[in-house]
Formats: sequence, C-alpha cells, structure tokens
Amino acid sequence: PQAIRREDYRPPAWTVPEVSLDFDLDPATTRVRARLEVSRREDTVEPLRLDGAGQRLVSVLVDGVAINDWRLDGDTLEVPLTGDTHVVETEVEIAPDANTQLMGLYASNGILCTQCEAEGFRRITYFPDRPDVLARYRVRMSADKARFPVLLANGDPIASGDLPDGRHWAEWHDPFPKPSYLFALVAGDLACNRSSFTTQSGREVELGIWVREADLPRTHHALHALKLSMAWDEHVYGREYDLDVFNIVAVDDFNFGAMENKGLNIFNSRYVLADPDTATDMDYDHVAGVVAHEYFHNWSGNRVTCRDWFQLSLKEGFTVFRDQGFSADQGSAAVKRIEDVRALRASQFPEDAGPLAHPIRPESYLEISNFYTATIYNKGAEIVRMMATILGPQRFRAATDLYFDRFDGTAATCEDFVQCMEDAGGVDLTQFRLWYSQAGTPRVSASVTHDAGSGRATLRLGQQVPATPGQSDKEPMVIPLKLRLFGAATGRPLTDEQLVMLNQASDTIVYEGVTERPVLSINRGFSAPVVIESDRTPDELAFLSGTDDDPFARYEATQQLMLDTLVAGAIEGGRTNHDAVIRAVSATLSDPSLDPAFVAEAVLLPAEGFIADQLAVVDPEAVFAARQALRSDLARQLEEQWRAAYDGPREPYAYTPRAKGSRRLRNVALGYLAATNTGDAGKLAFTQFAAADNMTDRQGALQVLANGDSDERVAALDIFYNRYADNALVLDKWFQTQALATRADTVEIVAELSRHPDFSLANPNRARSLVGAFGVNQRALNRADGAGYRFLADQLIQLDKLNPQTAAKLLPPLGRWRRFDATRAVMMRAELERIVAVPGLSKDLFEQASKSLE
Ligand code: B3K
Ligand code: ZN
Repeated sequence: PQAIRREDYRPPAWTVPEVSLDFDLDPATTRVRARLEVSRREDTVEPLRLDGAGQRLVSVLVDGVAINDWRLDGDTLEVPLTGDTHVVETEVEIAPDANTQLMGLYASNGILCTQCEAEGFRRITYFPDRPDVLARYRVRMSADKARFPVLLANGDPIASGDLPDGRHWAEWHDPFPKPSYLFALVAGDLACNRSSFTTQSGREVELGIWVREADLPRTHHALHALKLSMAWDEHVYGREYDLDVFNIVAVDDFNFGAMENKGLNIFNSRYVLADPDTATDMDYDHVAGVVAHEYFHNWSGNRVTCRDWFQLSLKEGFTVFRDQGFSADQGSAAVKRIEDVRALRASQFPEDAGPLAHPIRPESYLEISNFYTATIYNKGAEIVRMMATILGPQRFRAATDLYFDRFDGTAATCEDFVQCMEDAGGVDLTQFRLWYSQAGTPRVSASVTHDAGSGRATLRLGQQVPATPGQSDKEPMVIPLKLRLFGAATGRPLTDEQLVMLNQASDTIVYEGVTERPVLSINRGFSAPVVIESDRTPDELAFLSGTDDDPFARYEATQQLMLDTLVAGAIEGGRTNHDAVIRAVSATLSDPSLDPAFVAEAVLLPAEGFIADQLAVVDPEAVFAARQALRSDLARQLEEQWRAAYDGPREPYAYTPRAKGSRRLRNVALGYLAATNTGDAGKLAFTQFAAADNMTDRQGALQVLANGDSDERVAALDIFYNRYADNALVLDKWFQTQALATRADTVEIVAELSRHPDFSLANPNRARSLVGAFGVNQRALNRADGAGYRFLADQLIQLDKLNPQTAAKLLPPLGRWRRFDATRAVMMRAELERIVAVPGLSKDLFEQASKSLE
C-alpha cells in the first residue's frame, strides 16, 4: 500500500456545489443514483476523478447522455469532461447486508444506516471523497414501508409519500454545504423520544432520539444531555444550532462511539441508552460526554471542517477540549480533570512512547482510520488547553469567535486555528507550533534548592523531548507550567500561583525572601501534557498530598508518591517501605473537607500499565506483585477506615455528583476490603451485588468477585448473565469484567469465553468487550508462556476478515515489545510477524503491525 503524505496536498481539480442522491433501499441490493453538478477549477486540465470502493457500476451519464468513455483506474472512476461545468450522473448497486466492515451503508439489527468518516462515502457512490469538497445535498430514499417505516437523512425533511407495492419515500435537504464524510441516512423501524429546544435567538429546534421501541425508556438521559449541550455551547462559545431538526439514532453495530453527521448524529447504542438498572455512573457520564462531543462538532467540525485528514486534530482535539469543559461544568471540575489525565496516561502516553507515535498533525499514513488515536483526540485537546491557558479565558473566547467567523463554511487547517489564537490573543505562537509537529511526551525535570541564610530559593527546570519513529532530534517546546511554592514548616503558600513558560532546554528561576524550606507544586491542573521528574522526597509529596490548594496537584502528589513506591517495589522485588503512602492515604480518607468523589480518585493506585511505563524493562509479574503488596498493606493497615468509608452514610440512588461520589468511594473501599484477604470479602461483595438497586453497585461488586477466588464468584456471574441475557450492552459488561480480571487463569477464561454462544467478533462492542479488555489486562496479556499474545493475535487475524478498522484498533498492545524482556519481546514479535504474513491482510492491520515491528 502507498503512503499518503501531508506535503502532497493539492486543492481539488473539480468542485461539486450540488448533489442529489436517490436511494432505492434494500438490505440485499440497494441502488444509488447520484447527480453531481461539477465545476472545473480555473487552472485544471484534469479529468473528473471520483473515488469508489466495493460497488457495482451500472451507468454513467454526462449532461443527460449515457457515455462509455469513462474508465476505472482501480477504484477511481475517471470521467473525461470538456467544459467547465457539467452534470454527471452515476448509478451503482451496493449490498448493505454483506457489509461487515461497517463503513458506508450497512445493516445493524434490521436498521439500515451509514458511517462515512473518514472514507466510507465512496462505498456508497462515486464521489470526490475528500473533506475539502463541500456540497449541498438533496436526498431521496424509498424503501419497504413495513420494514423501514422511518426514513432519515441530513438537514430538514422536505416531503414524503407512499408508493405502490408497500413502499414509501422521503426527501431531505441540507442547506449547509458539507463534505461527504458528514453524509448520513437511516432507515428502520424506530421509535422516537421527541422534544424541542429554543435557541438563544428564539429558533425552535425539534429534537429526536431514535431507538427500538423497547429502548425508549433508556433515552431520557441522552435527551437531557443534548439540551444541556445546546445551551452550554451558546453560553460558553456563543454557538447556536442552525437547522430546524436535530436527530440522534442509536445502532448496535458501530465501529466508534458516535458520528457527528450534520443534523443526524448516529450513535453506538452504548452512548445513548442508559437507565439505573443497566448503566453505571461512568456509562451515564460517557453518554453525556459523547452526546455533547457530537453536538459540539456542529460548529467545530461541520460548519468549519478539515481541509484534509492530516488536520483531523483541528476538529477532534478542539471538540474533545470542548466536551471536557462541558463535563467539568456538570459536576466536579477537579474530578473530571483527574479522569481526563488518567485516560491520557493510560492511552496516549504509551502511544507517544511506542512504535506508532505520531504528532497530533501527522505527516503520512497508509490508512487514515488508524489515526483516530488518543494522540489526535486527547493530546490534541491538551494542546488546545495550553493555548487557552496562555491566552486566558477572554482572549481565548475572542480567538474561537474569530476562528468560527473567519472559517465558517470552509475546510480549514490546524495552522488557521493557531493563527486565530495569535491574531485575537496578541501572542506569538511560533515556537508553540512544535506541538503540532513533534511527537513524544516531553520530560520536564524540576528541582528546588534553598539557602536559608540568604532566603534565596532556586528552581531549576529542564526539558527533553524523547526521540520517536522518524524524529530523532527534537527542539525545545513551549511548556506552560503552573507552579507555586509552599513552606514545608508552616504549610503556608510562599508564592502566588504563577504561569512559567519553559521554552528552552533549561531555565532557572530565583525567588528571594524565602524564609522556610520550600516545597514545589508544579504542573498544577496538569497545565502541560508532560512527565515531571522532580527530586521531591516522599515526605514532601505526602505534605502536598495533604495541603496543596490545587486539588489536581494534591491528587498528583499522592499518585507520584504511590508511583515512586511501586516502581521501587517492582525493581527491588521485595518489601519496600509503604509507610508514606499509607499515611497519605489515611490522611486523605479522614479529611472531612474533601469531596468523596475526589477521595475515591486520590486513593486509587496507579494502573499496572502506568507503573510499567516508568520502568526501563518491564517485568509484568513484578509490577503486579508490587501493586498487590501495596494494595494489601493499605487494605490491612487502614481496614477501619475502609470499613468506615464503606459503611458511611448512604445516598439513595440518584445521578447527582454527590450520590455518584458516594457510590464511587464505596466501591473503591469494597475493593480494598477485598484485598485484606480476611475471608469475608466474597460475602461482602456478594451481599452488595445481590442488594444493589443500580448497575454501578452491581458491577462494582461483580468486578471484585471476578478478580477473586471466592465461592460467590461463579454464582454472581451466572446470576448476572441470566438477568441480562437479552441486553447486549450489559452482556458486554459480563464479558469485559471477566477479561479484566486480575486472576492467574484469565487467559484460559477468556479463550473459553471466545467460544461462548453469545460471543461474536462481528459486533464491535462485543469484540472490544472481550478482546479489547484482554489487551489492556497487563498481567493476562503478558503471561510468561506467551498464551496471551497468541490469543490476541488469533482474534485479530479473524476479526480483520470482518472488520479491519476495529481489528487495527486492538493491535497496539502487541507492539510494546521493546519495553519487555527478551523472551517476551521475541514472542510478541513472532505474533506480529504472523499477522503481517496473513494473505489478504487489510491495509489497516498491515500498517499497525508492520510499523510495530520496525
Ligand atoms: N468523528 C467521528 C469519528 C469517526 C471515526 C471513523 N474512523 C466521531 C467523533 O470523533 O466524534
Ligand atoms: Zn469527534
């Protein structure tokens, strides 16, 4: 396969101002007639080239006359045209039922739906399938009325009617020019939870959440989140909705979370459906976050779109930043920040440190689907956040206003966005732009020395950006660091919070009049996506853990203390001193001023993967053992406190920040109580499991049971399975809980589950619930005999035949071989080589596997 390179970008030779599509819908064979009004760009002599894939071409007409001098060059249809504007009509046949890769038009449980981003539209009809070709779409659909009573497309509905033979039709029109990746249609037997929203200028918008009839009671949370999102975007960014209708459809088979098609968002049902009996608090949060994310794309993505796919972070990084802001405003901003940073460390830091590392604006790709990554999304959001920090709230808002205004209706670049930040913010971001081109997580060293005699404190900062594939030499970046000094003796702040811009390899800041030994609080609020290497002692970290006024920094100090202890434990193999951690956790648990939701986050140990990331050579057994040792020490020595947290005042079930926080802390406490190994843990968890009136408590208890060996484990898994056997989203949890289990025999359990009658690789949620969860289970995946690697590779090879995009997404854990001992590295490489050698391997999986071998 051939690499596409950013530097090769050329504007399109032909534009397509208007498109009419006519769909004769049928799951077996759908006929698509397309009428494109095409217009030559002044200077071009090129023929019209239309992208296609997998369809059967029936006819081509130019200006109403059938032609036969068209030519197929691979999948590209070349139409010779003599004039400057023409009408080109094509007719093709496609087979939604046979579409297992879930790109283009496909069937999901009897619903016909589309997914076009990034390059799925070409599987529907011949078209210049690139984001800088913006067209106005008119869509007509006809289908069997009994099977497909509801026909939806982008924009506003225009007309509908009945046809002979039990068929009917509907026509939709989208007045906003859009790229083909935002096209969508849905046909199915769907019920609607309807409501309306009045925008700030008084426009009435009809809202609809479309699901199967039986799922209607589970749509209220999503609908509520949609209204909150619409109001929030008006209030915070001044962005108003622009069509008369906004529809969301839930489908069960979906490669991703959801898709922001103009006026017709299509969602993975797991990000729409929620009720207390089937969805955890985290599920509720994700539903709201994804609804907000897709809605916000209406401006950051749709009204202003991307010029080419190298600019993907322009819409994704910015929109993640926006949805993070929305979620922060719905509850505790500090807890949201902690969750986001934890997610960044779990998924983006390893990406940045591995063979698939790429800048947020990549230079080349084989398959664009492989670049919907944590780097583009989550690191991209951090880059926007840093600019917002540098500009401050008012100037940042002025800059986003300018961006939306200047680029409305166009396909823009990351550079355009940064330029707006500079123009409205009055700042020079020349060096800051390195964040768009340099991959790798910068490492910042920080140390403070103090001279008591002169009252002088000196802060020395340094930065180093690690080499990444194709980028061996890095330049120093602009790193905005929020920091503050505290007095070790009195606990008083010695300085105000300041924003230091570290923009050289090293820098020194001197503070005068410092009368007591200072303790450094740095990267407060996680102001930059970097790794901090400081020489703070366990005592200093414990001090910050108990006193820092920035809640994120407080969390961070506790985590750093745990991490240092765990790394020492993993390296030394034996007992390390756990006292400082135990004291800090005890203090956190007993501090009445703290929000229980915050406490729950702060007392959790860093994940095995994150501990492993700190080691030169990972010994997964040693990491696991060190973590278990600290965990059981914490459990035993603080048993009273865990029990108090567990038995503390209970909130009746409600989805409020307060009740959520109390459930979270209680479940964390349950986990620690189970780690005391005193024998009644199984009973305690089973009691919670059986008595729970909500999924958060039920699944929390089930995970504890699934990790252990108690008699109650099998019983609980059976009860859970039988209770939810007909709810696919909850069955996913049943698979996932077992795949995440910390037991020694998880590989065998998961292999057995892959043969379970309810398991299928064809459904991405199900595949991810077992294979995806297994891939992040450090202990199971990295088992010394290589059974974990073999299982993962076997599954990926099978999945690739059905759904290359989803298979490729699950490959990265196998690519981390460089981080492990020679024996594991050899076994991992062998599996990657086995994958690369599969005949007919997809470009998606080939790119991920071959780059992982380099
Ligand atoms: N923009 C879509 C992503 C589609 C990915 C296709 N490979 C969802 C989102 O980020 O909102
Ligand atoms: Zn997005």
